[in-house]
Amino acid sequence: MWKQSLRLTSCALSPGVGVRTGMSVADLRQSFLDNLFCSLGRVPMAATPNDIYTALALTVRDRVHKQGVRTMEARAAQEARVVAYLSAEFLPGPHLANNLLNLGIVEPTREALSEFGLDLDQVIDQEEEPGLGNGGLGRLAACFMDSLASLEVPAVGYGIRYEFGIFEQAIKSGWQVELTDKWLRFGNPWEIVRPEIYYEVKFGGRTQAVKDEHGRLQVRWLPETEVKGEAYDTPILGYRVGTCNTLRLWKAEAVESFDFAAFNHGDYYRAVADKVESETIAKVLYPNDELAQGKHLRLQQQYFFVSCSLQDMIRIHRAANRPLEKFHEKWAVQLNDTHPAIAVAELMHLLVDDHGLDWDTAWNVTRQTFAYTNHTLLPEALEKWSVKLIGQVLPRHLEIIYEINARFLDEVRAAFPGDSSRLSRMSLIDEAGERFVRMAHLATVGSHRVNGVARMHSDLLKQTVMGDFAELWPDKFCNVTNGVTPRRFVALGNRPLSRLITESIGEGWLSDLNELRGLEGLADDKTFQKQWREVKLANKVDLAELLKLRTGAVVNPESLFDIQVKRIHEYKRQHLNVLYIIATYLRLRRDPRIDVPARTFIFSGKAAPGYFMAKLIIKLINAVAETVNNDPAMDGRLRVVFLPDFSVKSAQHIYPAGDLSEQISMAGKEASGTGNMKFALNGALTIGTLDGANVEIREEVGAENFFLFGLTVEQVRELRLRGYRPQEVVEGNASLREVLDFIGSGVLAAEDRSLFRPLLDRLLNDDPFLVLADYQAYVDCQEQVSSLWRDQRAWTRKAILNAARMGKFSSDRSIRDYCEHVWRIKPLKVQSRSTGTRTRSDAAS
Ligand code: F58
Repeated sequence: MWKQSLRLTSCALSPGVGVRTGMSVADLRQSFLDNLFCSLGRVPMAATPNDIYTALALTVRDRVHKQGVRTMEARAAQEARVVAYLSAEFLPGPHLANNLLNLGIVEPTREALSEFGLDLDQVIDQEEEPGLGNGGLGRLAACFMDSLASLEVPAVGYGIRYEFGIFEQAIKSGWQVELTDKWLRFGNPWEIVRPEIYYEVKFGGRTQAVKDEHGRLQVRWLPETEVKGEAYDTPILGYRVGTCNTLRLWKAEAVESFDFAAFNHGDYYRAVADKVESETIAKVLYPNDELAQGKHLRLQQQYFFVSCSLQDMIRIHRAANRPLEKFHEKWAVQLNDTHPAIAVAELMHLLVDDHGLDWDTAWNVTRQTFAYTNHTLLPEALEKWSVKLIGQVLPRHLEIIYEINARFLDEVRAAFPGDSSRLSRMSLIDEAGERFVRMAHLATVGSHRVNGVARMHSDLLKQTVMGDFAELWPDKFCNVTNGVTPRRFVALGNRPLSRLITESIGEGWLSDLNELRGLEGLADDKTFQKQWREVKLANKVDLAELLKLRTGAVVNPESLFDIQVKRIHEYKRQHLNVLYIIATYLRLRRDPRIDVPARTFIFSGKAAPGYFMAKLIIKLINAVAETVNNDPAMDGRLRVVFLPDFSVKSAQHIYPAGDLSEQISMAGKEASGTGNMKFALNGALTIGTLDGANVEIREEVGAENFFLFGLTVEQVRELRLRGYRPQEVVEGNASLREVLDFIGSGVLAAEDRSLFRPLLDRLLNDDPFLVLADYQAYVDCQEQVSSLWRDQRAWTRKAILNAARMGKFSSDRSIRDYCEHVWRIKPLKVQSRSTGTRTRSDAAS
């Protein structure tokens, strides 16, 4: 331990680390060389591109860490509540450019590197991103981490350090092929392993009731195995503020690397087997979106990271001499969907079994601690674990869940006497057939707040899957509409637009997105419109280059870029888009003289590896692309491109280039959507249904600036009640018939003419997402798009108004809503790198 006199604060250390954390061009250049030489053992002459990237990343990391230390010091002196954001997924995207932006040293760094003849953008491009998530939910967690730090809210993100993140997608003969994501192969300069911060996590075995010295009944869990969770920390710096939070991800390790008993008997393989098995837990991210699979390992993953995280919070809490009875006063734990919902039982286990609190006190603490965010209404995505499996993996937790349930059902009985069907609907245990634990019920009962992610979604949640709970506890339910960070999705992704906006209204908009309203007055300004179009064109040229590089496709940047990027799913209806493309293609073939503005249809997104229909949709898109792009009659008129391997990195090239944003899910299915926000913020117009956050986007940007089509939730309900027969729709629509016949004719797939039969059968016989029912409305709406596109000034005006009115959809606003309505937390200022506390206004300089 340090002697008292050596316990220096970061301020006292500052002079010594001056050069190492200085912000001048000279300091940055020197640090870069030092890191290259001292940390990587390289001289510039011998450095590989990865060495250069790593040396720069370490240089930036040094500066970020200085803020991390200051943040910890500021917090130690405070009683502030801390947010723990529990999420099985985080999709932060590359860190280097983001940290440079947040520190405000992009230009000095560019200059420092240029002195070595290095190009900053190329170095930034070297970074391999951590793909530790499937899609919207994981990316939302990353936007929230950015906003929490930028708003100076004390927070920790807790999750899993998967060795292999979301698979890399390649396209072979039009089909998706999955490759392992080896994101750690060249190291990860942003994380710091904390070997002294680890926790043991138990699995299996049985429980035993014993009496303690006061004669009270205690339950002991006698596990069968244990693994160790080790902390890996990544600093998350706020935008131009002092606060630097932590993303703490857990890696699974064996408790003992070697089973010495086996080793001594010469069984070397058995001796290491335990290590291999333990490490399996954090090996790979499950690549399903919107499908809960009852896999043993997945349950282990969930419990593993939840247990490590809660043990960590308890350790920190106790180290500050705080009583566990007041745990909830210090910690606000947010459950990002039900994946961490086992935390409710785990906190009860830790408080009651390990720390001796009585049940009622522990339950009060637990309920005040947790809040739960729901991200889906899709029945197949609502998690439930078989009672048998939980009993095997977590026998003590099953007992706790039963106890919670018994007490909860007493409460329901008291509120609704004699209503047995309500009891079975609300029970934590689904007893119809094989018994399952309903994780959304566990999360709801164990939380003081439950929120949906867009107004419409939160309303539907209360009316449908959580209806009984909303009746019992109306005040527990609220809405927090999602948001996205403008730092990554405008400042980093769209530098030309960022520059134009800042030149026009100053740079305050990056900290307060409502300031974009200042652009409204420029919507009709001819000069501004011209600059706006130049920016969009530059971004489209950039995307066109990427498409050429990755797919070989050559597209015309002057054409209308019509983009749909998101996970491939039937409810998101990429195939509705494809039907329109085919219809246009057939029209153009039949009559080449018709006036159809040139369009480039761009798709990107991954399909869950086991989701046959989604993979068939990818194949269909590529088959249509091949037919259209190889038809000389389509030159300069129609192009279709599927960009493989959608990621945060490629997204930064895609959103800025969008003219038209496709948000065409069946009403009632998309909880919120966040790509819709990223496109509109970058000046795309939306063609969309009244679903998720589209509803609020349309409200904000104005109905006249949004291409609306399709059945509403209410109309969907009515149609189903009347009885929906997709074949009747086809019988009444000759153009639709022609499109489906074209797919059925087999011309798109010479190798197997019946290839798309399953897709057609699904549409004609079942059509669960009403693709055919919405077809004509979609086609008509697309015609309105084409006619507006012909009037570039009118289009540009609407595009400017879209961006100008997107202030609501900053994730900063979402986080403020959580602070006020869910966590009851206030931000905490941290001294920034310059002496004295910087305010937000001077921070922007
Ligand atoms: C998404 N869910 C919603 N889940 O679909 C989208 O509407 C919403 O905008 C977004 O969350 C953020 O709230 C989503 O991305 C997953 O990827 C889960 C991953 C784990 C398995 C189950 C799906």
